[in-house]
Amino acid sequence: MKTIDVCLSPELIHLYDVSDKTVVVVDILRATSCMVTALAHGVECIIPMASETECERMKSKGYIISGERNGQKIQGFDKGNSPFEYMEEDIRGLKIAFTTTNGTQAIEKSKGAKKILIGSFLNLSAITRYLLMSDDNILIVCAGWKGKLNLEDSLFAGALVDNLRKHIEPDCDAPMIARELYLSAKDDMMKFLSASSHVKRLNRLNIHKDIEFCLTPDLYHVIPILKRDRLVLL
Ligand code: 3SL
Repeated sequence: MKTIDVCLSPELIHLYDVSDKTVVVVDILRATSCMVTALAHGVECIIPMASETECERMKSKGYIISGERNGQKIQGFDKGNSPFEYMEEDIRGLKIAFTTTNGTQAIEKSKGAKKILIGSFLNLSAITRYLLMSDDNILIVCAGWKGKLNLEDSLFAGALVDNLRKHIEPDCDAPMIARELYLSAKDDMMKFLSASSHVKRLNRLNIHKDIEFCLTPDLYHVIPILKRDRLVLL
């Protein structure tokens, strides 16, 4: 039986051998939810970048430059990190270079994996179906916040473990912890997350509607995959 494990923070990724695994990177609020939304709405590709400066340089190569630091759009960039910025017709066919505080850092740290997929509640069932068909062992990498764990990414990990539970074996205890968390939160995730650090941070920035949107299950049936250095639809 294939195995599943959950890396609760990118700072722990050195503990895992990713070379034979399909890695699902998740940053529910809001980077991976944004990436799923953008690709579902027709963006051609997204280059996830760890460095703000390198991302800025992509402007001269014809890319839209997008991203945030500490939740706020980077000054001089074209777009920020709200999924609502990636739904209009005019984003179709765009190539985007994207940098965020945690999400794109987690993708960078996952490089070396056999495959890297982008997960969110928005495409939870699509990711589940793909993983059920695949023979690879699975690692869910939670982006967290600046090296610390967070509730929302752990919840997603638990939801995915729960969906796959009859077909996979936990490699260690983190999948069981995440699943228990998800089971106690699933009936009202908004309420469960209301006291979480990032929800409070986003609320302080007057970012409210993104939170509910990012917790919507299965709005999109797409799977972003990293091919070379860019995210495209599978
Ligand atoms: O850290 C990240 O990658 C972002 O998703 C954080 S924020 O929601 O834009 O603040």
